[in-house]
Amino acid sequence: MEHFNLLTTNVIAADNYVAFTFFIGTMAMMAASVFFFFELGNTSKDWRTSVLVSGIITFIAAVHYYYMRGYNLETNGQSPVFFRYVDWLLTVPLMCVEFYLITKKAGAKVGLLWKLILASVIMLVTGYWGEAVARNQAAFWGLVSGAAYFWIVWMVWKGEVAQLSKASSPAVQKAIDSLLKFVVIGWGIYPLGYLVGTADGQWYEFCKNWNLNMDIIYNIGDAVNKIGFGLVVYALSRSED
Ligand SMILES: *C/C=C(C)/C=C/C=C(C)/C=C/C1=C(C)CCCC1(C)C
Repeated sequence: MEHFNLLTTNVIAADNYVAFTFFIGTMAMMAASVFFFFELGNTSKDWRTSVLVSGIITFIAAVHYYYMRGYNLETNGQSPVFFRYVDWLLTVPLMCVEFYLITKKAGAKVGLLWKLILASVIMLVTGYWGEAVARNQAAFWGLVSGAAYFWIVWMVWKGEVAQLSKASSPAVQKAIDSLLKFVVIGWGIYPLGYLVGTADGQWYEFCKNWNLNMDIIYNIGDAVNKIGFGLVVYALSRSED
């Protein structure tokens, strides 16, 4: 055993929960992609693009998780911040496409898609800035990012999406309702990760004592939103036929 140092190998120690969630995340994203792609043929035409986009999202995430898992292990537990945000910058606009495809059934125009994408890109770029570039101003950039996030929540809760929902069929209303839940609860997981990851002072001590870890929170968020939302879309696609 003396030739063998766990810290400098690619072995995931049994108590390394961060690396473990990257590992599980990789496998889950791969499995979800296979599922969504293979189910495409059994999906009604109205929902096929939505299920396809779900598969593309989990596939992009699988590739990033594979990379992030290795990065985290080989750097003895560093956060793969840059590729985390590369992944989000690709997958979050695709989630906006999913939201748009659902609201399109209620009559939405493509302008709505661009507004959602713009807000989500502002949310992510400012979040990255606070996390990786101007770390001493993390609170400020977190607030800017949070404002863009709340704008998206507002759009679905009270704004354009909500208005369209009111005038649509019960099935579409149900779909928009679950969309709202994912934007509020599912996306709401990420600011918590940011609060933990950018903690300082007493709050930092608190996070350390309670073993709160940014990457675990982000990994849970990704599983809920990428796989969970994909499965909800899948279920909706079945409930209509
Ligand atoms: C698949 C990945 C998804 C759905 C990622 C979503 C990310 C967010 C909703 C991030 C939001 C953030 C804030 C609202 C404030 C702090 C900075 C962020 C970027 C973590």
